[in-house]
Amino acid sequence: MPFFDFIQADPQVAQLLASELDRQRRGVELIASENFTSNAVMRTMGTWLTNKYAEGYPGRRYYGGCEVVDEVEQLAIDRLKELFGVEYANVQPHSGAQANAAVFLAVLNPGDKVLGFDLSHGGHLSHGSPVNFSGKVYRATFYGVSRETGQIDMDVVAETARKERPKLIVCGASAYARDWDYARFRAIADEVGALLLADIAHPAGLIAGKHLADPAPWVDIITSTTHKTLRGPRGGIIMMGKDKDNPWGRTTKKGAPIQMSAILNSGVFPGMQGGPLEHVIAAKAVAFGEALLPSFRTYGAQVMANAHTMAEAFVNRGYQLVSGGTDNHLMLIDLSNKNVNGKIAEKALGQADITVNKNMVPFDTQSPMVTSGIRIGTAAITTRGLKEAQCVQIVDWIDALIQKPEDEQVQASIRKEVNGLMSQFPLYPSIQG
Ligand code: DSN
Repeated sequence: MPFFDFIQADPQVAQLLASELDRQRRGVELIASENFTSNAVMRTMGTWLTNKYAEGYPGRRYYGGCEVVDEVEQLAIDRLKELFGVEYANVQPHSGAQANAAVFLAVLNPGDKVLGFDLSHGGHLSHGSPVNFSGKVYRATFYGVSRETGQIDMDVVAETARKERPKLIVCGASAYARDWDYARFRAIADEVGALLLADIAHPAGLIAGKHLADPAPWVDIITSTTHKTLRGPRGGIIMMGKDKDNPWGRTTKKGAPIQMSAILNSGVFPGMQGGPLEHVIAAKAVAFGEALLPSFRTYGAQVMANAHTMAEAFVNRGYQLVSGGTDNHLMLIDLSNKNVNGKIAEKALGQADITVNKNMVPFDTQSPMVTSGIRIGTAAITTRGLKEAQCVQIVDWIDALIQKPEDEQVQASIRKEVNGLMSQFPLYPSIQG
């Protein structure tokens, strides 16, 4: 079963790689935070750049021999700046959570107050959850969605900000199907004197493709992952629409104001990380290059069309979508009217090679390991080439599985159909596994 000749040195790992490739090929991948990189992005990650230590930044490293990786990292920075039309970019964060940690470290003091989107309403661990550094080191307060609309009520955000007076407000989510009112967040942050951070990990590719609102003119800092809708390698980034003097009056020894870019850079290194992963940064450069092509915009439009089609098909079949629909690539389905919880639904769908994740819904009465919902996203299936007709078919399969979650015959027969469909949309055909 040779596919990477060099991995034959370790047949055990080779076997596992082959099994995972087979799993990815045969299944319908609906985890909203996943995607399939191009061959070019994937192969760039597996290169000799992994051998290089390059602590520091291009032109200012703590190691010799960095001439080439300096060019690699600068190329990634320049392409990212062009992609989002921003003045500042840092491509070193190893992940989205690391990017957020670096920003918090750079702009807050331990014990400072942060206002973020509640994890149990769709927010992210690294925005102040008590089990995460962000909730342990800083004092976290939260806004959520309204029980009636399932959407964020900006008047409530404003009231909470006035009451809590946070130093930093975070907008962004892991499971929120609606776009963000960055202008209103800006007004609220200005009113209470807070910095404003947008974590665009999920919609980054759709923002780059100009399908969703652009936070850059409104927020102070942007963080993101690179591997979700942006379709790059697993990693994180930090950006600012405009660089500026820091708001705390910090100066250099010579009395010059320190720019926010310098403060954020030092938050990443040496604050949070050591040597950057230059092989991943090279793959980020490849992915940003791909995202600058017109075809990426077409891809984003299809991601959204597929999501809208699925959302409508679910609603037509009696499913409750949190917020009633979607503006982006994902939907959060509340299964509480379907006599099945998120854990059972995830397992039943998995038996048919349809991969989703169970997910808390706002005001959930179930635990995070059980949940009342599932989250579904279309970034990965769209990369495989699926369009609206196949999306409706997938909703029919999911509906049949959820109606009979214990029925192994239904699971086996749908699995066969799923595998048949996906064989028509080859994944990495040049790799023999
Ligand atoms: N795991 C990511 C997601 O699924 O949204 C967030 O960290």
